[in-house]
Amino acid sequence: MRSKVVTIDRHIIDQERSYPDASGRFSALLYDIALAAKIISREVNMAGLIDVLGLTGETNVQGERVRKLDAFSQEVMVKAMDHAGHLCCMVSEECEDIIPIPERFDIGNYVLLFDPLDGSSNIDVNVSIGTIFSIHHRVLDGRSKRNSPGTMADCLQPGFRQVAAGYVIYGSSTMLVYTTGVQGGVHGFTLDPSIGEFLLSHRNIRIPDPPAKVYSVNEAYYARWSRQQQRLVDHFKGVNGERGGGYKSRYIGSLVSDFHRTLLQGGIFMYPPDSKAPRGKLRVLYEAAPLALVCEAAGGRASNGSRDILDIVPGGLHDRTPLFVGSASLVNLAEQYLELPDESAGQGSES
Ligand code: AHM
Ligand code: MG
Repeated sequence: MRSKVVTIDRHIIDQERSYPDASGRFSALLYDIALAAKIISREVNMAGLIDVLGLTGETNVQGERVRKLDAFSQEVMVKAMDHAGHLCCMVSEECEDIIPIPERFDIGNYVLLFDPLDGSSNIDVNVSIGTIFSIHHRVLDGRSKRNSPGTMADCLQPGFRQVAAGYVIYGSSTMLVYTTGVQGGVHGFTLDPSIGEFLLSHRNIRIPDPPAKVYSVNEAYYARWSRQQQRLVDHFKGVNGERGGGYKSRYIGSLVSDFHRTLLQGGIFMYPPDSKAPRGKLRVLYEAAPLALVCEAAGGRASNGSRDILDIVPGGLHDRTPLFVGSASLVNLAEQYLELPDESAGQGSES
């Protein structure tokens, strides 16, 4: 038996002690996210038991059908986060515009960006899904003043400016994984439903490298990929004249689940551009950037194929980006293939 049980609250307080000027606001913000995660987790686990499955009949900003659990999770996140005075605004996959803080509540200095329930097409079939979150300080320049509502400039910041990021996976157990960046490391907490607490179960996660030989991509889109992308996957498989091979393929189709496996076991997850989706599918602000920060803080890498995800300055709240994330050596390999000139991409490789 372990000598010390560490709750997420205690862990956050311990971490905050290393910052003497910390106001406690940031810790309180993380508690509120953990509370929202518990409520969403409870509902996800009840999904087969109560009438929460099926469609609301509405369409969200991405033009996708909204499921009831998406709507529920969106409401839980907003209601858990809007009143405590930590935030100046929020951004969600489910809302086209910035979510303002209601006038009756105090305005804070953080921005929260989130995907309340990613992978929702998997809900009905009991596949693990997740919540992804990203936290920025607001931009305190001439345009944004303390106590004034959050602006686009506060939201459209590059990922390297995140002060924290993480995700919750609702799987065989519910886990919350978060980081405050490379210095703080990446820590995972498993929800003990009997006491309603997230307990530290994975301290200082490091992504394996040399990695597990695992690649994760929706290979059904092979015919729509660039020749470079096709050759990269041919390399993993050791076919069509590419050296390499010996890799396993794992693709759940639920980003948090595919990422969580990649983080713990190593490998590479890819959502590349294709002829139908030239900028990929995943969103910069609340999908790619937070997972990139987690991965980099765990010793991995995240790229859009040619540059670090964390360097991307989004032009809009719902901008999309290709994503290559996982063990650094495999993301480097992916970039090498993707940077091949078109003419050589058509020929056999000696890579
Ligand atoms: P969502 O945000 O609408 O739930 O979609 C994102 C999901 C990710 O969880 C997953 O990685 C991806 O879509 C799967 O897409 P595809 O079905 O094209 O492979
Ligand atoms: Mg999503």
